[in-house]
Amino acid sequence: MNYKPLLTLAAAAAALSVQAADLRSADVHNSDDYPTVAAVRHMSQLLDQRSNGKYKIKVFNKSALGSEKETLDQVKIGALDMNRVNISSLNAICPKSLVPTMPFLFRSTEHMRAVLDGPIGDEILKGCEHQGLVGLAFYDSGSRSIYAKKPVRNLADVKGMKIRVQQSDLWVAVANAMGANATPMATAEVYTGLKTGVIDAAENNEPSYEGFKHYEAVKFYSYTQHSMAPEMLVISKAVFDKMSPADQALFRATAKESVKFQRQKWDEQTAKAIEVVTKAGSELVKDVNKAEFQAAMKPVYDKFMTTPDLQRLVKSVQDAK
Ligand code: GTR
Repeated sequence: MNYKPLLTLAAAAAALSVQAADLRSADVHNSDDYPTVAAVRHMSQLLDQRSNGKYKIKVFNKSALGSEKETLDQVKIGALDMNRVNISSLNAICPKSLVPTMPFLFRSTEHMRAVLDGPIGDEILKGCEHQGLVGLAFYDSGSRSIYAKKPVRNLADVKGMKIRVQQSDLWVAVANAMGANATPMATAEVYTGLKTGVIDAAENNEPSYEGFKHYEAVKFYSYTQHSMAPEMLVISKAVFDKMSPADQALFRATAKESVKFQRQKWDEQTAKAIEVVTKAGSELVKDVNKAEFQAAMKPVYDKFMTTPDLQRLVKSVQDAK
């Protein structure tokens, strides 16, 4: 007769443990303090507080769970809950993700932020659901520039250069349209690729050039600023669909709130990265003939922005203030 309350307690504890969930989220960045890594942890704190401990997110960074391509495959089937990736990693599976990746599309940080915060951004976030990926938020990724053993000022300087690009056909086309030799490769392989000379160059924002220690291998960071492809945070549709509408709304809201935090960190991290690489002897090349690079991208638009839907999206981005 006395065991009944005990059983009830045990049942309550079991029910609680079924409901409380630690979600796992992947990221490729090495530093625990990298803006995207810190932003997802920030989202976790907000979730934890507002759900009274029901939800937390544990971030597995340093490519610990695999490359972006590999982790996305896991998220699609619900084997992994969440993923913070560069939008380029989605290019092959969701056409709308091509749009913000396009070279020289955004005119400025303000333009990029305004577009991604508005209805165009929301449309692109939704554009991966048929692939089992629910887009929750965009994070800043600055702008991407080429770094190599020599300065890049004109198109002629990249001719024949073996440039590592992200694993996306669009990126292969961008580098080839510059006259380079595109070499697609997972993030974690780039450092060794640069060190051993398998590749001559890579392209990324300043915090990645610093954070992945690529500046130890190549010293000239040239401001081609050819793309502002943002970061995207996705959650598995298989996981999301099991949540109540209130919990789904909580995930959407806390993800969006973490964007403000990420952007502030992003600006700080960019300044810090510039300081670190300059102190270590890198040269930042500013006098780049960007107009020449931009003009060379016309065939890339012709090849990839082929459907009326994509053309409409590009135009609405260009028309946005
Ligand atoms: C970084 C981005 C990563 C990854 C990396 C790369 O800017 O944050 O998600 O895409 O670039 O080029 O592999």
